[in-house]
Amino acid sequence: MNENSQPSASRAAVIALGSNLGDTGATLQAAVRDLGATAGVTVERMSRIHETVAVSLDGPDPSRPRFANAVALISTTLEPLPLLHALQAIEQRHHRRRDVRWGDRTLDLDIVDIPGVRLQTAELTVPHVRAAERDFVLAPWAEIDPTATLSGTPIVELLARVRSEGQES
Ligand code: A4P
Ligand code: MG
Repeated sequence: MNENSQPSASRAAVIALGSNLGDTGATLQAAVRDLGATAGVTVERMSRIHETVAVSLDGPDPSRPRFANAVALISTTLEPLPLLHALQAIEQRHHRRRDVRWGDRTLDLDIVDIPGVRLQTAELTVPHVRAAERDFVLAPWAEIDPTATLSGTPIVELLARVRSEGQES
């Protein structure tokens, strides 16, 4: 309930899941269950799990453990920052450590997009700054929502662009 005692409006959000340490597939399945069990969050759709080459700061790196990536579409009554904090609590539950930027991790949960919301703060940027360049986000997202757009551009177009540039697998 908000201050007017009205139920808070629910809005859609796109969440990316990634893991390249431990039992990656099981971790993503557990994370999506945790997401669905979060107060104010309903999981509407979950993509298949995609196995992808790790992308490091200087490009794809086949010597690193491969990632399991997926995308979930949720509806939520949480505001963007409390949603980020809920995702971080789930990461912690799955033993996420933050040592190296873009490093190997048991679980990474990112807010890819919240349609209709643009945010740029120290803690949270929406849409996610790199989502439009990432095959490992766009492919699972397009699988469950092929008509979605990101900042006005169809995600299938973004995916085709990324693939034609051949930067990421
Ligand atoms: N933050 C700001 N905006 C957001 C947002 N929209 N969603 C802040 C989530 N977090 C957001 O994130 C660093 C900080 O970003 C957070 O404290 C939060 O306040 P992090 O999860 O601690 O660190 P990170 O994930 O290493 O950094 P970053 O910059 O989010 O990395 P990316 O872009 O998520 O890339 N290769 C494959 N194949 N698959 C992957 O999933 N992931 C990464 C991480 C690199 N290579 C990959 C994959
Ligand atoms: Mg992250």
